[in-house]
This record gives sequence, structure tokens and C-alpha cells, in this order.
Amino acid sequence: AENGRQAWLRFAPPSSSRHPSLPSEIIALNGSQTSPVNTAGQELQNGIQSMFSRKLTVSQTGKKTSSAIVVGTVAQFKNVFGSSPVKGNLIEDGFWLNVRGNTVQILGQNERGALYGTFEYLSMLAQGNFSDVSFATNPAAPIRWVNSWDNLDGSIERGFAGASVFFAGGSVKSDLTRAAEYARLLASIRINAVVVNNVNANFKILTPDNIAGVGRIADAFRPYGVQLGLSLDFASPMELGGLSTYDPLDSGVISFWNNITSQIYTTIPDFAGYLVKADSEGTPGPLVYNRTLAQGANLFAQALKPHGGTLMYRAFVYNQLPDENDWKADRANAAVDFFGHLDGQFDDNVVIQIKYGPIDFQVREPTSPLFANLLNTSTAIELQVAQEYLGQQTHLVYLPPLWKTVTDFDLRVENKSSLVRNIITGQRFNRPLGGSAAVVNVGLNDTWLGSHLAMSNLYAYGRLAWDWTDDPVDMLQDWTRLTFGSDKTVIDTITQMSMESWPAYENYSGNLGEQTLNDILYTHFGPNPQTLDNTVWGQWTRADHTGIGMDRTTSNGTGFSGQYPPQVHAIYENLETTPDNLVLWFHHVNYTHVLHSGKTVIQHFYDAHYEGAETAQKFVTMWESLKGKIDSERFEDVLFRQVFQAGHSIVWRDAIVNFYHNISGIPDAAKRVGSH
Ligand code: GCW
Repeated sequence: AENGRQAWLRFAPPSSSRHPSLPSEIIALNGSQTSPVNTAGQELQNGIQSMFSRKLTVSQTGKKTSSAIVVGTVAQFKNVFGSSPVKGNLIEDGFWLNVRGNTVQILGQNERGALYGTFEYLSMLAQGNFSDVSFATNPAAPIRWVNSWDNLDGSIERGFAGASVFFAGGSVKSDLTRAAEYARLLASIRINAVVVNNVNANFKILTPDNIAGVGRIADAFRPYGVQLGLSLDFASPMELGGLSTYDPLDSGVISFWNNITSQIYTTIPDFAGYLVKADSEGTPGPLVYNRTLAQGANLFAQALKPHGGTLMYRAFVYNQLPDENDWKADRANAAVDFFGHLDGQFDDNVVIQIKYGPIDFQVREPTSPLFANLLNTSTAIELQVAQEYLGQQTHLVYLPPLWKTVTDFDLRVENKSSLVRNIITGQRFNRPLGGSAAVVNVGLNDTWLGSHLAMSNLYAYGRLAWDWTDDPVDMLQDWTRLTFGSDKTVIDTITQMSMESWPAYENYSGNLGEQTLNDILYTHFGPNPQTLDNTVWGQWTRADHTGIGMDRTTSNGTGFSGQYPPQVHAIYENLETTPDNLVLWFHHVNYTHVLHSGKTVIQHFYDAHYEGAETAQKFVTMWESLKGKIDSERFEDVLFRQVFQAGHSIVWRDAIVNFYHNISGIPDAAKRVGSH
């Protein structure tokens, strides 16, 4: 159980036969209990003791720097030692790491940065990397958040690893040990804030008792430099405040939010800000009063402004679409339809939080075109570490390759290079704010996410939020060494399994951009292709006896392709230039349509499903080959899941190929499907 909870922070003795020449003491330049620099001192002491069985003393006042680790902020260092050794420019949360044999300096622009640098140094040692280094590093963006969809009763929406680490029975848990442990994990991957409650928010989060409780969570986070944020119920002024309205322009509503916000800052002076899901899937919002989404967002932004808080406003706003007979109806259009024309109307502490694709965390989606439509508004990308549609942590799906199809995508705004990663960091359009949020949904399970291997996604998310150019294999291998040790077979095997995992899942779930084909009505788990069509959720495939796919062209379809800048629009508008993996997202074609690959759509379905399921079978044998190289508890736990995935991939395969065989009546060229 310890092994799971420690995740990549086990600090096991490195297998390398060499040992570093260890410093003889630790000087942490701030000794106050809640300070991240104090935490850094403790982490160095514990980590080094755990790896090398040597307990170094930690002091706050030591004057020598040789044969010592000095950790603190640049300002604290200058106070004690006179001048700064830092070469290069540090911005907020950045740090300088200087290792010269047993003389080590870890200096942050702020205390949080000093802690980040500490984890970087410990991570090097844990991986057997004892070399001298000297570098400054800064975050790509200031917003590196995670979201938890935790309810006050302790349940978690789309949580797959037990109950909440924050809430139980309507209030904040008295034992916040796991909340603090989570903050430690997050600090080590440079995540700086957690929104702790569900975006489908309950107004009761704002009762005096719960604000006090949430204050205790913030206290548990603070030593790790992790800030706390809250999701809000837009109708709280009515439900909690007893007002007759929640109109964002009403003066009573405005003072309600100003008061609540002041109360929160009295309890939590370093409160990060709010996250708002409004006018979406039944949540209340400004549209109820014919106010714009910008007026809704600015209401909170203005309450937060005097305290320095940030307002994350979700772009996941859509109306249910009752009528699939309307060829032009399209949920994918919603984000740009709702937000595009409001560009420039949001206050400067508003960040629009945009899911990576236009629908909802599918196995493959084109990049949300909203990133190309907000040139005067700060944006953040919303990713999902919780594998809602991607096997819910019972399937191995290493997500960074999927994420990169979006963050590395060039939207060609004004015919110029416009990579999504340069938009969210604020670089492309000169925005002061921006970054990312990932829905993580950890629970009380000892593995945090329900699966040891799923933790590579959380680890990699943190690395990417710091540097979107980080490499999926590099991140994965660092994570593997830290989690399972440096055995080459272990690293090679986990690398191969992980890198094949998303393609395999796409192969046996939904192909060619037709979405994941999960049960859409309730679970979002397992195959249920017929639930995508004829529902109000608008995740249609338009499969009939002759063809499949959503015509999203401007010439004949829903017009979605026209939400992209001209160069991208042109690619997707044309069947010839649309990549195979998105063809059914953008076009309605016959099953016999021939892809660029030379296969027909239907034969691609058949072949991909067999290939994907075969790969999942292989994962079992690959994992079994690691027996004895991984402690038996974690070995068995992962094996159990891989065996399940192998079986479930066959369920997926057979359900989907038979569904399309029945509906199309077209035989499988390889004669695997149907009766012969
Ligand atoms: O896809 C949907 C999920 C909901 C979730 C919603 C959202 C929190 O199924 O469970 O609600 O997305 O992101 O708001």
C-alpha cells in the first residue's frame, strides 16, 4: 500500500553502484512550519535518508555553502550570503539548480520554486543521476491546476478510485492526511492549485462551516505551495443567500459575491480563485437572465480582483440537441457559438477553460476551434487524467500522445504559426494569463487513481504543464524509474505497453474520428454504439445502413469546419485532405468509401478492432515477463487490470464489429465477423 501512495516519490535506493558524494548538511533558509522552504528541507532530509541511509541535519542559519545543500528563495539567499549565484532570469515559480559535487544550491524565485527545485534534485538522485548540473528553469504558464469533481457527500463524479480525500458526509473530512499527501505529489510535478469540489457545484460549499473546512484543506496544502480553488454554483445568491435572483447585474447579487469572496480570503489569504460551470448540462448561469457569459464571468472576476484571484470560466457550455433530423444541428459548434463573439469582453483575471476537443474527452477529437477564436482573452486547456471515456483506469491508456495531437496542433490564426501550446501559455496573443487544468479525480484508494500505471498520466501532466515540449517517452521513463526502479527490462516493457496503449484503445473503441462509442447515456464505460444516436446529448455518428459520420463541412453540413481559420478550414472541408483518423468527424461517407490507407471504412473498422484487441492481449504477457522485477503487490494489482483489459477489449471488438456488420451488411474480407 505504501508503494502505491508514495507513487513516484518513493525515493528507493538507486540501483547504481556508484554513490554521489553527499553534502554533509542541509540549510533551509526558512524554518517556519508552513513554509515550502521548510518542507524542502524536510524532503531533502527524508529523501536522502531513504535513498542513501544518511541523515543530514537541517538548519536554518548555517553560514557555509560548501558541502551543503542550501535551499531557499533568491531573496533569502541574498540576505544571508550577500549576492545571488543565479545565472539566467527567473519568473514566478521558477528555480535555479546548481549541483557541484557535494555543494548544492536550490534557489527559487519564490518558495514554491525552491520546493520544485528540491524535488528535481531528489528525482535526479533517485534515478541514479549524480552529475553536476547548473540551470534555471521557468514554467511555460502560470496556471498549472488540477480539478477534482468531488461532491460534499464524499462521492466523486467520474471518480474511479474510491471516495473523496477532501469531503465526507456533507462537510470537509477531519482527517486530511491524504489531502496533504496529494499536495506533496502535486508539488513534485509543479502543479500550483487544486479546485477541490465538483464543477457541478453545490451551493453548500459556501456555508460558514464549509468555508472553515475548506480553510483546513488549504492549510494542509500550504506547506507544499499548492493553492486552493473552489467551484461555484451560479445560483448561490438565491439558494444560500436567500435573494430572489442570481442575475449577475443585480446589486444584491454583486454584494453577495463580494462578501462571500472576502470571507473566503479572510480564511484563506492565498486562495487561488473560482471555477465556474454555468449554463451547461442543467447548471444555472447568466443566460437565464439574458446576460452574456462575459457578464457572468466578470461578476466573479470583479469580486476576486482586489484579492488577486483568478476566475476560470468553463467553455463547456451547450444546449441539449433534441433533433437529430436537423442535418445542421451540431453540439460541436457550441463553444465557439457561445464564446467567440465575446472575445475582448472578459476582465483580465478571467481565463476561459477549454476542453481539448469540441465534444467531450473522446479518444480522438480535432482541436477545439475556440483556441483560434479568442485572441483578446486568456485561455487554458482542460485535459482529463481521469479516463472517463478511456477505460476508467481499468484499461492502460497513456495519454500524452493524445494530448499532444491538440497542444502541438497549428491553428494557423491569421495564416501564422499558432500552436495551441503557444496560445494557452499566452505567448501567441500576448496574454498575461493562461495554462492548463486537468480533471484528476483521485480517491482514497492506495493507488490514488485506481491503477498504478495510470499515475504516469498525472506525472506527465505536471511535466507538460511546465513545458509543453517535453517528450512523452522521456517523461514516461523518468516516471517508471522513480516508480519501479531502473531495471532495463522494466523500463522497456512499460514504455512499449504505454506507447502502444492509446492507439490500441482507439483501435478497439471508436475509429476514424467517430468518437469513443461508449455508453453515452450513463456510464461512459464499455461499448454501446447505439446510444450515440437519437439522444439529446448530441454525440451523434449518424450511422445508417449505407453510411456513417457527421457532415461538419460548411458546404453541406453543420458548418463546424468553418470555425477554424481558413487554412485549417480548407483541410477539413475537403474529404481528400481530411486525415483518415478524423474523416468521420468531418464527413458523412459510405461504408465502402476508400480511405487514404487504401482500405474501406468498414474494413478499417474490422481490422482495427482485431488489431487493438490483439495488442491488449499482448500487454498481459508483456507484464507477466516482469514477474520478480516488481514487488508482488504492485505486480499482481497491475496484472489483474491487464487481464481485465484483455478480456474487455474482446468485448469491445466483438460488440463493435458485429454492430457495424449488422447495420451495413458488408462482409469482413478476412472472414472473422459474422457467420460464414
Ligand atoms: O461529459 C460530462 C461528464 C460529466 C461532467 C461534464 C463536465 C462534471 O459526463 O460528468 O460533469 O462532462 O465536464 O462538466
